[in-house]
Amino acid sequence: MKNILIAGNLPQDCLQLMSQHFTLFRLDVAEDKSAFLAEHAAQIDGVSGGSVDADLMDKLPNLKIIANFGVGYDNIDVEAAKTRNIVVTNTPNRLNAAVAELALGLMIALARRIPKNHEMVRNGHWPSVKRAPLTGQLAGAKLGILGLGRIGKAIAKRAVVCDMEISYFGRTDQQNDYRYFDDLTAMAHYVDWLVIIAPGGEGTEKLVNAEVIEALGPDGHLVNIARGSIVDEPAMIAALEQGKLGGAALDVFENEPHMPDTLRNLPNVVLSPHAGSATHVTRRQMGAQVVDNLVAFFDTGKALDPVM
Ligand code: 8YV
Repeated sequence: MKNILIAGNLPQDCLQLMSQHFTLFRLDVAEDKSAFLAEHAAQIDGVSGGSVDADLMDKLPNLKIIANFGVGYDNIDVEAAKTRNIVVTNTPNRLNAAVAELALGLMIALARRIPKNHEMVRNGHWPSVKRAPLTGQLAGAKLGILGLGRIGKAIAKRAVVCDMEISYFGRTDQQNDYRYFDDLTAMAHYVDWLVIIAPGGEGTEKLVNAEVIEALGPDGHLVNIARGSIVDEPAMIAALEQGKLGGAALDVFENEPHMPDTLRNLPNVVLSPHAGSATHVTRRQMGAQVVDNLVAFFDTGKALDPVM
């Protein structure tokens, strides 16, 4: 049996499935991580769970594959893996629906004040408020998608059903039914909603900066279901405080699970704990996909979902 180092948190069902094919070395729960690595490093064939940097790769002389639990792999130093001939895999596709569903859910929650109305009713304030406050709506509004990849398309499909007009910004014009922008600020000016679903890491850091946020404007809404690193968070908070940005629905944060108190206390935000793929079905499928990649790689020499 090949030996897999569990470097960070993985769901129980994924660990269970993995243990049917491999011997697991649980660095994630080891008390003395350096001692654990010193003892087992030479035996390790693959890694899964958590972040993997060049330093960890260098401690594992026989490492051949890093199977990431997640479609985003900004937690893995892919360049370092490439130079060491280590294969990196991710979990594309199986989470598209769950992430898209939460994106739409957050948009509807923000547009229709669902969390605030819930609090109002629950706290017994409805009799004094009498009528529900009027809100915006998705129908008839313009949506701009930053990153029209697999999940971006799943979001667009659902937003079309909500009668939204779709635009997108990305590196290439995909020649489809949606309006393409090669300039993010121009798209932010045009749309009412900006949904971020681009990969994190180098190249997208603080892509949504003060200029883009202000272009979205006082009636604009920002939704981040991708990575906190893509937004200039202080600029977004300042714009929300000053009424230069209408609202934000956020599933991801720069320093999650932490965030500035100002952000937690703003009235015009809906906050979510990085839950895009967090459904029973999706997480189970992602776990199986991680194991399928490891099994395929060690059986055939070819992984199913290599990222490079
Ligand atoms: C996380 C995600 O990976 O797939 C992604 O890129 O952001 C999520 O599915 C998941 O939360 C892993 O803990």
